[in-house]
Amino acid sequence: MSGRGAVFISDLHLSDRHPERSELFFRFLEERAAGIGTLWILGDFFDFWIGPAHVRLGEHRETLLKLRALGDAGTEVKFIWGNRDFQAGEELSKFAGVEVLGESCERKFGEHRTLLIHGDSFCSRDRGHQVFRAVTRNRVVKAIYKALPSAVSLGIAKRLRARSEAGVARKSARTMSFAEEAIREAFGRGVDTIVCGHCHEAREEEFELEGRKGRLYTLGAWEEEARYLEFSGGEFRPRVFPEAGKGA
Ligand SMILES: [Mn+2]
Repeated sequence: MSGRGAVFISDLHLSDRHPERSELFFRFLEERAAGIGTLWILGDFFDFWIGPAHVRLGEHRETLLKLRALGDAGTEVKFIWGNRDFQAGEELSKFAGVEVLGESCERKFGEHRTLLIHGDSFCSRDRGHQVFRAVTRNRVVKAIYKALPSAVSLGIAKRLRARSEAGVARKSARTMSFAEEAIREAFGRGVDTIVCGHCHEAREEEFELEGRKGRLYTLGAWEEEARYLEFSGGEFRPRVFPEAGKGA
């Protein structure tokens, strides 16, 4: 990996409904991400992404161009699927120079063997969401969905989003939270660090594993400010953008 450090973000939920969030992200790219070795996007970057046709809709054109410019300037951009944008694929590499890595990946950051994942799969108590995940990520369903005209798939995506938002409002804090056994199982893959999003809350938690320790970093959602994670000088550090005292 690059010696110039890495930055991890997730859950921006960019859409034309929230132009101020896109503006915050563009400012972040200029002031914070430029010069970084790798920008890691850990899912739900887009409020929803319908597949290759979304490039033609223009909704995220400026975002894609800015990501491409970041890549051209020497920062690698890597993308892990969230539960809102798991239809992202080759088109992101083609139009924005972004490498899409799918569900999760493992990388070494300094001494730390690290799992990078969106995190919705940790909500294993949430049966409804797990069934939804299994169905929508089925390859046959994905192929049919991609073949639909973009107006139809956009309509389906908006309905799914409305359903998901209604569902989140109904669900108790307990079902929305991660299941400890699912996180321990992930540490069982041999990693000592997990970085994920989905819960919309920036936290740092230590786990006692058999004879070793594991550390979980969760990323915040982007609202008035961004809570993200940085890796530099051998350490992970939670950060806020804009920094206190350097506000709007
Ligand atoms: Mn999510």
